[in-house]
Amino acid sequence: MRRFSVIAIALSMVAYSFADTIKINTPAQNLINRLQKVESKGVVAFGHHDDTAYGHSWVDESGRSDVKEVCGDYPAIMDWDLGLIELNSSKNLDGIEFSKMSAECTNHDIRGGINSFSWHLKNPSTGGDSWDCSDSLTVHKAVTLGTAENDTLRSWISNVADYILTLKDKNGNYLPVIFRPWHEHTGSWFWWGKNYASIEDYKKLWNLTREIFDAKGVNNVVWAYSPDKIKNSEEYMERYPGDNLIDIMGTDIYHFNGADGLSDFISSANKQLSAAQKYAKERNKILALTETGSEGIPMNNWWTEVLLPLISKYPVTYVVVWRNAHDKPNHFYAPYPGHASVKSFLEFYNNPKTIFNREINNIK
Ligand code: BMA
Repeated sequence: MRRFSVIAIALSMVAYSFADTIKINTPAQNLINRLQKVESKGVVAFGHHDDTAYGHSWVDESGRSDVKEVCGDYPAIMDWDLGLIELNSSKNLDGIEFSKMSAECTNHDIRGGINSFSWHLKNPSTGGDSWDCSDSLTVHKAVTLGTAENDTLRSWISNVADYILTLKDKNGNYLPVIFRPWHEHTGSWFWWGKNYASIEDYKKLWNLTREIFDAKGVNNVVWAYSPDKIKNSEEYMERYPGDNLIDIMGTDIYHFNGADGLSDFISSANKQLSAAQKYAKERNKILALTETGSEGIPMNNWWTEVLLPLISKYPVTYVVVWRNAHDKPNHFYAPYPGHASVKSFLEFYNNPKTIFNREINNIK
């Protein structure tokens, strides 16, 4: 009896350390460790959506980047969107070939950068886009077993997991990525927004996503949560799906109306970032400004006078600005050569607080 329990204890210790080893060695855990190193250095990694896919006046030119043309370095974080992968489309909702996106992710990994994904998926009830909120029961149906919408959503989530499993580093190993689904849910512009989902149903979206990823053995995803505007800090957590499902506590907030909208932006951003910081700290999670920007960058000094002071107040690990569309002249969030905010961006780039590709490559 005694010998048996000694053996049992020894075996369970082996099993425990084996499980621990597996956890520590996943690509996801390695990326979490890396982001924590960025945090411990007190720097903020700069990210840009669709950076090398297209820019303000060009599309699909290998290696080209508006950010690089301005400051000589790629962003540290490349952000991408998986919208339309659910329909097995060859291109995403903004016209990027998924095969090209995969190649760009591998290229960015080789140069030492980090890749992140959002997902502006279709509405599984109406067939409309993410912004189609015409059926307020979409979420409820999509998370309820036995409905056609649930079958649809399951197959769509499976497509995302399958795509993420195709992403490989240069040695053919799984590429660690950040995935940030069901974002900006404190607003009501997406069908999963707060006016269209009970708290419980919203959380079920996350549980369903994770269940499908786990069943496929996906181990290269770092999960990010990103509410938009909130009334108070409690609202940040109201729909939080749980510590076991989230690694990064982020927030999305845009600066509208240039100088006139500055105080609104700063007050919302402070409210959101201080809530995210508080909960991230309590839970030992990573803090990030997962989406921001000022469309068309109407304030020439935006980088140094608005964004830099904001991100310097909080231990944010990274900040992502949205895309530079090639087909909508004023829809850009990073500068391109000749833009009036270039001087400010170069100061932002040179400030010790910010890191871009070359510097994040040294944090492994
Ligand atoms: C929005 C805009 C759209 C785009 C969408 C998804 O904010 O940039 O033009 O299609 O994001 O990327």
